[in-house]
Amino acid sequence: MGKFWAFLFFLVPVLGTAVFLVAIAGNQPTSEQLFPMIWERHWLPEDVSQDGHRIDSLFMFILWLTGIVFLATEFAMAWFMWRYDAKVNRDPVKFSHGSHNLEIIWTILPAATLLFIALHQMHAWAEAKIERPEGIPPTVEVTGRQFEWRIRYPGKDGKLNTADDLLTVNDLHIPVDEDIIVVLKSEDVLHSFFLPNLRVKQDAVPGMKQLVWFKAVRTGEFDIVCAEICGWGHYKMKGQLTIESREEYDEWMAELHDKVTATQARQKAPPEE
Ligand SMILES: [Cu+2]
Repeated sequence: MGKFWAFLFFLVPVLGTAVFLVAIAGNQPTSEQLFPMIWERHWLPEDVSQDGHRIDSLFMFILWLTGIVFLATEFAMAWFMWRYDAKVNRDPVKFSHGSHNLEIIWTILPAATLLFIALHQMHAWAEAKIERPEGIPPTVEVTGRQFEWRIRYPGKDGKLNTADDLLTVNDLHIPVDEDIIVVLKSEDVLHSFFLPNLRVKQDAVPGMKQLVWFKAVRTGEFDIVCAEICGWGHYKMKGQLTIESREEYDEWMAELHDKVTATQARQKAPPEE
């Protein structure tokens, strides 16, 4: 019976890895691209941001590291279960104090690895969270609420929270190749503003105003998703990000302005903050 359990435990890393590889292959139109795919964008969609490659390389590094450690420990465990099956090992158990040297080694190794990751990611962290592009005003304000993204553009005066602001829901447009600063807020509970293709993810916290920045390098339509379980309708809290040329963006903004001014005849200006 012990061998049976050893075999089951052996199947965990084997099937785990197999499912992992099948999932990648299933995403790919041709199998030749299988191996570049493992390296480049497993789980993560196309990267269209200037700095996303830093996040991706950290992600892949940690994935390989944890993957190798996972396989090594799982196989070692299965082997010990097989080798020391109680049915065939009738010798009484001997207890030993253990090995002091081994204890030191397996304390230092993970500590050094974690320290390495902590230092290695500092640049990516600083770029994403500390070094905000200077000298430009926020492009747009995004407010999460159950269960949608409310988007506020500054309007013609270039300032947020003034009478000429333009509002949309779940429809975020940004110009390509420009630094974008988003003011992120939440109206009710914790949400997480996630732009998978831009490798941007930031919690939206009630009562806090946070700044998120990025630069897109390719045009197209992409997803905005909420990455925090925020209530029963969390699954439908998604929006569309349109990255377009400066001209298309200005045109879209002018159209939005016309639409809004047409309805503003019936509405009063939004409240000042
Ligand atoms: Cu949400």
